[in-house]
Formats: sequence, structure tokens, C-alpha cells
Amino acid sequence: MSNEENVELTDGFHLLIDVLKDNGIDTMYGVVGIPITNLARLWQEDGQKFYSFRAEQHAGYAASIAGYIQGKPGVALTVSAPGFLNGVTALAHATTNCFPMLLLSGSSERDIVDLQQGDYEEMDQFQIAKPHCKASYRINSIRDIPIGIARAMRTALTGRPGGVYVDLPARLFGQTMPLAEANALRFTPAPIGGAAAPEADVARAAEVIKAAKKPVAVIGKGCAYARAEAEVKAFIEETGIPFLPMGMGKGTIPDNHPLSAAANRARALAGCDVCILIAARLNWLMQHGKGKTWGNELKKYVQFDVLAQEMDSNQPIAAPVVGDVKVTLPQVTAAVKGYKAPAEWCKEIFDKVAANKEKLKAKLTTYNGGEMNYQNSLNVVKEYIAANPNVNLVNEGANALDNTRMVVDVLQPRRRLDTGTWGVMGIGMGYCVAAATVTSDPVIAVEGDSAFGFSGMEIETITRYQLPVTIIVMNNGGIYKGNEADTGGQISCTRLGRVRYDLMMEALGGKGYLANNPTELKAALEEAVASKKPCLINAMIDPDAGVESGRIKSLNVVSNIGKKK
Ligand code: OXK
Ligand code: ADP
Ligand code: MG
Repeated sequence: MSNEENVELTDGFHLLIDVLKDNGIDTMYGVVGIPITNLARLWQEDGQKFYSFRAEQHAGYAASIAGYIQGKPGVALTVSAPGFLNGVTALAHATTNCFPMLLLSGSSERDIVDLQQGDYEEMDQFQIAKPHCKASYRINSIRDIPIGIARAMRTALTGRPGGVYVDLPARLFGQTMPLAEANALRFTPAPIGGAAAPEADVARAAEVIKAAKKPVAVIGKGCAYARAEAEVKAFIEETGIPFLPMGMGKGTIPDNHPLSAAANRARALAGCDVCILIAARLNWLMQHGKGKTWGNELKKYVQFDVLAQEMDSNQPIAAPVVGDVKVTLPQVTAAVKGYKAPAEWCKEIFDKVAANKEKLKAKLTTYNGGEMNYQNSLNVVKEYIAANPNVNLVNEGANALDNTRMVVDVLQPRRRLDTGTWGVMGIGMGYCVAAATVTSDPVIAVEGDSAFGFSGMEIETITRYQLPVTIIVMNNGGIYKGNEADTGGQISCTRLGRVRYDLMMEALGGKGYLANNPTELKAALEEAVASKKPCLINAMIDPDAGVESGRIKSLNVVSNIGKKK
């Protein structure tokens, strides 16, 4: 395009595309509509990838986990008002989980929105996004596109990573300016290296660790995000400190490592005198450091985190180590050289680890006919992943989540993608799309039947792009259990249909399997993953299998009023 003086022009659409590329973005996840359809179209014409979803929430979840896996912001694109709001759930999820993500959304005209004159999909998106992300920005002028996107990327990625909202009013896309001038404004932001911790803080942490008689290290998903697997392994192996991975921290060091204390988690946490939190938060997943089973309230904490504000959030932290864990952990490893976790403590922990593993093994390998339970079905997945560790394991549900975390060892970093800090249901299919597209390795999703329902329609997205995703629906016909008695003349609120999800997959263009026992499940899983095509295995689980709220039953609120004595 050029103007009357024959000066070549660009417009908001084209400049935005160029600038996203300048910032290393090559993929967007979204749903098209007014006013961003042509942005997605031009993006595709330019050779960039656009994954078109059935609902924005799932595109947002895909962007959030792409950010986690890749260590650079994942990008979601939504239409105004309702589409934007659907995307905000995922934006908030990214922020809560410390995943870098951009939500780009088209929005209606400012002047009409501000006077509340009833525009098409009128909403003050900029303000609504603010409390749900690290920052909310609006780009009003074409000239601000380069600086606006760079600013959004910088905010999402640096410090504690998180979600950033970028408001793109419809009028921006049609603005034009001379191409040469626009190109002069473009730049690639300079990368910033990870920060080290001050030597005095390193020395203080080393002192606390060296005095520990019963140390335990907790490995959070921040380690996996920071690609600090080698540094974490060196720290653990040089000190011999028993470690406990958090859900998505699993695989940072392989779960089958001899220093994993996961099979004795509660005792290790209750009994330790020094708890070393390595990019893991002392939040509800850690009983805020003060749960009933937590043991000695006076235990000392060493905490590694990129965010100073995280320190003393729930308990006093004796030795905060602030900086990029990939840089700070080797500092502390060097400073504790020669220290070894006391043998007596290790024996106490690992004798029980061995005993607990034996007990679990017996459950995993027992099948007496009839419908499967969580243990004998998940043993099939455990064995498959032991032989194929490069699988991306997506996991959500209550019992399906807790049992998979307990049973299935993860052997590589960033391979376990689960419900995260909120324990949110609905991440499943969005995560599958992202994992399949940013890693090119196979995906297995272990889904509770309730959890699957939140994003189930997105299996059409998976079949449309022919992604190598195998979904296992743990079908017990309910939330927690599938056999709760009806009450008040109604179907129990926890019951769901015992649905043929395998036929749903067939209808939407993939291959469906029905698995009634571990042998059928094993055969189906092997064939499905080997096909590298979209497959869904409907695994029939005993409706009586399951515990209300799984391992977090204690968080549920119950009423004793009116209960029969
Ligand atoms: C672990 N364990 C094992 C093994 N691994 N035993 C034998 N062999 C192996 N390999 C033991 C471990 O020691 C624990 O027992 C138990 O199994 C469970 O292990 P783990 O690691 O899962 O521990 P725990 O106590 O459940 O961890 C707490 C937690 C975790 C809060 C970090 O439960 C968690 O991440 N939960 C997320 C839940 C969630 O988000 N749900 C959302 C859906 S529910 P002990 O004896 O040592 O304790 C929902 O939405 O509403 O209900 C709703
Ligand atoms: P988990 O649930 O696995 O414990 P959380 O999400 O609660 O994990 O905690 C991860 C922590 O890691 C967050 O507090 C976050 O600030 C921190 N973090 C993220 N990236 C880095 C990094 N590069 N260096 C240090 N800490 C980091
Ligand atoms: Mg269920």
C-alpha cells in the first residue's frame, strides 16, 4: 500500500505482526472474530502459526503453558468483551502460576466505550484485566506498537513471570504510517541475564544448611521453568539432601532418583529441621508451613525465589536467597561444599520410602477382574512412561490428579503439566495442544471424566491439526465418585453420565478406544501413542473408586447439622 506521494505505507495489522516477530513470537492461540479476524489471517499468510480453538479459555490455557514450557511468553488472541473475558481466566491462571503469557485482545472504540454509548461488545477491558495480571497496557497509536509489545513482553518475562494484557482497540489496526518510519521504530529487546544473590545472603543460607541435622529440599515448578535441572541435581547430589518435588516440579530430577523422598512426603516435612524451598512457595500446597501434620513450627527455612516479596509470606524465612535460581543455587552449592545430610536422618527417611513403595507396588499390580481402580489402571501409564520418558503428561481431575501424581514417575523436566497453583479444572485440552505444538513430542493426558468435560470440545481442535495426543478419560461416572445415591428426588450433584467419550472422539475425527481392564488399556495406549494421531481411551473405572476431593479432603467444608446420629 502507498499514499498519494507514492510513499510505501504499513498499517496496524502489518506492523503488529512484524513487531511480534521481532520479539521472537511465532505462534498464537485464539478464536477469531471482530475485530481481530484479519490479524490472524495476515499472521497465517506471513507463515506464522495460528491455532484456532473452539473457546477462548482453552486458547488462553494453551498460551499459558507454552510460556512455561518455552520460557518465553505464550500468546493468546481474543475478540472483544465476551471473548476477552473467557481469556481472562487463563490470564489469571498464568499470573497465579508464574507463567509468562500475553493476552492480546481486540476491543471496541474508546470514545464510545468511555461514554457508555452502547458499542458492539462494549467493555472497559483494560481496567477489568488489571487485577488479574502483572500489568495491563493499551496501544492507541500505531507508532506505539513496537514499544508497547516490547514493554508487555518484558513485563511478562522478567522478575516473577506472569500474565500481561494488551488492549488493541479496533481503530489501531486500520491506522497507517510510512513503512520506512515504522521500520525505524522497530527493535529486538536486549535479553537480560538472571540475577545472582549477594554473597552475604549466600553465606547465610550456607550456614543454615550446614547446621541442618534433618534437611529436606522442596523442588518447585520454578526450578523447571528456570531450566535449572542441572543445578538442582548438582545441589542435591553434592549434599545428599532428600528432596520432595511439587506436582510440576516432578522430573526436574527424575522421580526414580535414590534421593527422592516423595514416597515419605508427610514424615519428611513434619520431621525436618531445615526446609529448603527451591523455587517453591509455602502456600496451601505446603499447608502454609503450619498445618496439623507439619511438626516443629520452629523449623528453619531457606528459600530460593526470584521475588523478594515471596519471603516471609507464611513463615519467617531464616535465609532468603533472591535471584534467578539457575544462578543462585550454584552459588549456595559452592558455599556448602563438604556438607552431607546426616546418615541417620537419611536412613529414617529412605527406609520408609522403600517400605511405602513396596506397599504401593502391590496395589498397582493387583487386578481381580471387574472394573479398574485408579491404581491398576495408572500402573499401565506408569510403565509406558518409564519406557518412553519424553512423553508430555497432562493431568487434571481430583482422584485422577492425585493418583497420577503419586503413581506415575516423571523422568524429564517440564513434562508434567497439571492443574497447578489453583488446582483448576479445564486446563486439559488447551495444554495438550500447546505441549504437542511446542515440543513435537507425544502427549498423554490423564483426565478425570469431570475434568475432561470442561474442555472436551477442544478434541476437535486436536483432530483438526492432527496432533499426537492420546487422552485417557478415567471414567467413573462422577465428580469424585460415580455412585452417590440420589437425594431430594434429584440426581446427585456429584454424578455424571457414564458417557462413551471414545465415540465422541470418533465423531470429532479421531480414534476412540474402550478399555475395560488393564490389558485392554495397555494395548490401546501403545497403539494410540505409536499412531502419532489424536486418540481417546475411555478407561472404565469402578464408580466406587475415588475419595471426595482426593488428597485435599481436609479443605472441604462439611456441615454436621441434620446428620443422623
Ligand atoms: C508418593 N507417595 C508414595 C509414592 N509417591 N507412596 C509410595 N510410592 C510412591 N512412589 C505417598 C506420599 O508419601 C503421600 O503419603 C501420598 O503418597 C501422596 O503423595 P503426594 O506427594 O501426592 O502428597 P500429598 O500429601 O497429597 O501432597 C499434598 C499436596 C498434593 C497438597 C502437595 O496433594 C497436591 O499437589 N494436591 C493438588 C490437589 C489439587 O489441586 N486438586 C484439585 C482438584 S480437587 P504420606 O503418607 O507421606 O502423606 C477439587 O477441585 O474441589 O475437590 C475439589
Ligand atoms: P510449586 O507449586 O511447584 O511450589 P510455585 O508456582 O508455587 O511452585 O512457586 C514457583 C516459584 O518459583 C514462584 O514463587 C516464582 O516466583 C519462582 N520462580 C520463577 N522463576 C524463577 C527463577 N528463574 N528463579 C527463582 N525463582 C523463580
Ligand atoms: Mg470421575
